Amino acid sequence: MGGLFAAGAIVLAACGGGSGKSAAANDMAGMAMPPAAAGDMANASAAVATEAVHIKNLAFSAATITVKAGSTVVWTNNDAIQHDVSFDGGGIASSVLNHSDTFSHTFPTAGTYHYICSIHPFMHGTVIVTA
Ligand SMILES: [Cu+2]
Repeated sequence: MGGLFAAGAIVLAACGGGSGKSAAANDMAGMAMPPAAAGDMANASAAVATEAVHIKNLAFSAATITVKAGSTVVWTNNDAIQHDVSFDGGGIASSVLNHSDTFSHTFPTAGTYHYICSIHPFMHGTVIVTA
């Protein structure tokens, strides 16, 4: 009788081991969360890479863009005539851009930034930087 009891105990122990395994699997599922979050962060940093604005037909296109803080905006002059990019306050300004020239600026701080072409002051643009 003692032997049978011992065998039963082993079976119970094996069952216990089985449920222990499933608990371990749950733990591993929980551990999968941090890598997923890291992936989201990688996606976020990829999203703040670069935004393009074209200068064409005496206008900025798109005239208003919204980017995440840390993004770099690149203006390209697609016109045959010269333009520039001059932000209000004078803190940010390109040199004169000839055809195909580019100007880039990185916006680390959230805010709304208005700019014009100082050669053609009727050309307006806005960069909205979100946190
Ligand atoms: Cu211009």
